[in-house]
Amino acid sequence: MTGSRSSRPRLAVITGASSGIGAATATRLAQEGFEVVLGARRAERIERLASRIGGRSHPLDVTDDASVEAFCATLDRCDVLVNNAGGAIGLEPVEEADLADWQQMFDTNVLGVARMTRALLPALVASGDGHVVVVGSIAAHEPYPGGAGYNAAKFGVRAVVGVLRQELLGRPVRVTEIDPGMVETEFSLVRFRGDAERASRVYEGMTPLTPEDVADCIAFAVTRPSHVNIDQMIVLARDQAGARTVHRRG
Ligand code: 8X3
Repeated sequence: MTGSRSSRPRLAVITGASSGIGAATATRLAQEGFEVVLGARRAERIERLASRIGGRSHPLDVTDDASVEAFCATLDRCDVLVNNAGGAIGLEPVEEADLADWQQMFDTNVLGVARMTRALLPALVASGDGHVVVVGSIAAHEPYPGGAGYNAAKFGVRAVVGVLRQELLGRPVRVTEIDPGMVETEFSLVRFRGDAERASRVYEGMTPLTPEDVADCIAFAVTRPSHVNIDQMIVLARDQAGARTVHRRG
């Protein structure tokens, strides 16, 4: 039970916990002995998952100040914050970009991280051994055609993480960025606005990561001894050697 270092288990908040990497991370951290609190907009889903894994849940929209405030008001402490909520919308070139999509991507990916981290930092510092984890992306390292809005958001997230790491130096809070490549989740379904066939083609002929693979990396980072900070981890499928360098069979 690595989540438990003193008498009570360490408390981990996971955003975007209704599916994919967030759900897998909540499940894994509960197995590791953390007390988990799940946040997401889809209240029923997180309620069901929380009761299955022995955690609790509260509706959370990271783009909404009042929602973040209400979510955080349910916590009397916090040791680990996993900023997972985010995602991409669209794959259009810049010349056809819908800036409303860009605005939404910035609001969830960048401002969502800022809202949650700002709200929970006092509790993370007070815990004496806090940890902020941010789920970024290979898109934070490599721009690709059609990715500009998402690339810009994830590059932005990476900048925020780098700043946080320096600002928190000397205080008992670790900062980790986990940057996955292709993971089979609802990511592509959301990116392609519900077009399931187009979404499934993204992973055709290759073996993507699973949400559990990424949860494994997050679990590794948050279960190191307190003096060890995993700054950044890029994790790709064996079939992927870069944002758009993918080996496909057949
Ligand atoms: C990972 C997905 O393909 O946009 O976030 O880099 S991708």
